[in-house]
Parts: sequence; structure tokens; C-alpha cells
Amino acid sequence: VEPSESSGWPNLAEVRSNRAERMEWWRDARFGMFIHFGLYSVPAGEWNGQQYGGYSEWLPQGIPTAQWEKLTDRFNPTDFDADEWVLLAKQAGMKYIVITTKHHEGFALWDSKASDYDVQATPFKRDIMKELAEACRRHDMKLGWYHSVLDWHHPDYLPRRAVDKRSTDDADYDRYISYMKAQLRELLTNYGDIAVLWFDGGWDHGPRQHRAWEICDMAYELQPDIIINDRIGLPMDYDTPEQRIPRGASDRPWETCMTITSSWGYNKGARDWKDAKALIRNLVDIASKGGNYLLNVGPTGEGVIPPQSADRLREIGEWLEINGRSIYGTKGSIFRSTDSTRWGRCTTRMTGDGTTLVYLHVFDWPSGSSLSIPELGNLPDEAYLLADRDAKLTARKAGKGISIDLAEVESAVNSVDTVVVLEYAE
Ligand code: FHN
Repeated sequence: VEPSESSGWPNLAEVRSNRAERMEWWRDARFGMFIHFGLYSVPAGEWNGQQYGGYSEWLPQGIPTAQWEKLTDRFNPTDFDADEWVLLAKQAGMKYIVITTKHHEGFALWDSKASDYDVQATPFKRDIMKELAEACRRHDMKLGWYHSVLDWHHPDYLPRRAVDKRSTDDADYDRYISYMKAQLRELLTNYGDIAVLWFDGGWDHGPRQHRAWEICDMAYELQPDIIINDRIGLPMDYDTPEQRIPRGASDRPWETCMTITSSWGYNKGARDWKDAKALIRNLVDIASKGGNYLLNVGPTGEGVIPPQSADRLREIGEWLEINGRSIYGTKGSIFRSTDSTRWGRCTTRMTGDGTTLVYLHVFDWPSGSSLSIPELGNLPDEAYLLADRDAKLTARKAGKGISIDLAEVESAVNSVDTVVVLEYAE
């Protein structure tokens, strides 16, 4: 669906040629923070005294616009501290942040000249995107904008929600796209380097109605190194499975986004917090398939990342302190079918001198004395390892030298598992 070079979008043609180089930092990063923050963070899943489960950012779908707009009077996240958010992401070992500039509710978290439905209409009156962009620069954190094409508030957006009784006689979707383009121009001009453009909610129309090529061409013109996801109707730079881990590796870059609880936006009724071990194993599984993990937090209406999320992120960071080299900058597994390795997952890294480092993430050490990994028989040197419980390895091998760098073997923090490093010469 992407246009050919002759399509007349010069910036699109240019960036396609340098995609691998533009995405190198992103592929090496492996792990990012997703932030869902907006008016929906205030009710946090509760409306008229009733608590709704699920995605709290979808609450406005069933509420008349005139009622939802009144939340601007209550949006005042006085505990918001951009440095706190960015430093938590760093503590977690996350290498980039993607935040909702505007979710489906249509409310702009920055001071927009294209709309009065923005932070200036609230008691808070601070440009949240500006403060976050400045904090990211202070702490050397890459920053991305999530931007919803779907807009339940704008009178030109079609189709309407059932609850929206406003006339559609004068609605003009193309005029809505010009509005969206104007807001994106603000976001990509006024906040310094933006590393990612994360479109969402493009499912109501095709790329032509979205004027997707024109919009992406402008994005690349304003931010030549930006990378764009696949949710404005065009494949662009990378795929975005959601709330799941694909079974195998892919020839296109991909990033799966997932929640820690059952909601992207803060839901005060959320109870099912995934534990750190499950989140770390997701990260390992995703990295073993060559993907990125965009893990979400939903700050409260006061602007605070819930402690249940923060605690888990810090535990992930502790694990990465020890085992980050088996994640950052690695490639996927050397085993043909990564899901077949019942014992755990594998990531690899080519060192400068042609050596391959194989990281064996052993999830469940078998009871008894040793772990046999017949899959390692596929290595060029037909090596297989017998590892006993305290990770002392004896390698029986044939063929060229295989050296097991025992110094690298770290027993991870109690939350997850031992990573065994196998280094072998090509
Ligand atoms: O409808 C949104 C949802 O609220 C959330 O933002 C997720 C995050 O990827 N995207 C859409 C559902 O696919």
C-alpha cells in the first residue's frame, strides 16, 4: 500500500531508503514505556457512582459529549512531575516513552492553537507535553507521541458514536484531517526531537481518507529521524501487535504494547496487576523473537503513576541491571522455533570479533541435577550443555572451541531466572 517513489511525497521516498539506520536505536532499545493519560484519568472508570471495568479511556464512548467536556473543570493533576515519570522509566530500564497527546476523547494534553479543548481549558493550564519533552531531554530519554486519528469530540469526525446526537449535516471528514494535521504540525514542531509517531484509532477509514501519505510525509519533513507505526492505514516503519506476543519472529520490525492491569488509562477498580516475573518473562520472550515491548502505565487523575505499577517497573529494572546485556542490542533466538524451547528462551548477540553470544534464559530449572538442552545441537559446533542447579556448566562438545563464560552466569534476582551465557567462536 505504500506509494512508489513516483508518488510525489519526497520525504516518504527518502525515509524508506534509510529505515534500517533510522530504526537501529529502536531495535537495540527493546523496551519502552507507554503512558495513557487524559481526562479519562479523572473518573478512572467510574461514572455516576458506578464503577466500570475494562479500558477506562473508553468510558467516554457511552457518555454525551457535553457531559464529558465538563471534566475539563476537574482536570488538575497537581502531583504531575515529568522528571518523576522519566526517572521511573529509566529505573525500569526503559529506553523510550510514548505518551498519549490526544486519545479518542479528543482532548489535547498540550497548549494547542488549533483547539480550545486542551489543557488551557482546565485549572491546570500547564503544557504537559512541553514539560515531559524537557524532562526527557534532561534525562536522555527518547520521546514519542501517541496520537489518535479517532476523535469522538471533533464535530467533523465521522462516524459518530450512537450516543452523539449532534447533526452530521455539516460534518466534513477531510476538514477533520486538516485539523488533525494542524495539531500534529504543532506537536512535531514545538517540542524538540520526537523519536516516534504512534498513530492509533485509524480503523474507521482507509489511508486515502486519512490522507495518510500527506500526513506521514509532513511528519518525516518536520522530524527526519522519526519512526512511524502501522496504525494510520499504511505499513510505514513497524508493526504493532497488541496485548499478545506473536508466536514467531517476523521479517518486519514489531513492537507489542501491553498493559500491567486490564486498562490502559488508570482504572481505580483494576485489581489484576500482573507480577514482575510475568512481565520480565514477557520481555524475554519478546526479545527472543526480535520484538520490542511497550509496557503501559496509566497515571491517576492527580498525575501519579500508581505504586503498583512503579514497584513492578523497579523490579524489572533490577533484573535488567544484572541481565540487560541479554536483552538490549540483541537479536532473536538461534533456535528455529522459539516456542519449542520448553526450558525458556534464547537471545543472541554478535560481538565485534565475529563471536556469537547466546543467552539462555532458563525459566524453569528441572528438578534433579541437570538441564539438557538438545536444541543446542543445532549450533555449528554441535554443543550441548548440562547445567546443574547452581548453574555450573559442563559442556560436552564436538567441533570447534566453545567457551562458556561462567563469569557471565548470573543468578538473577529472585523474581526470575538464571541467564546462562554461551559464547562460541564461529
Ligand atoms: O482503543 C485504543 C485503546 O484505548 C488503547 O489506546 C490501545 C493501545 O494500543 N489502542 C486502541 C485499541 O487497540
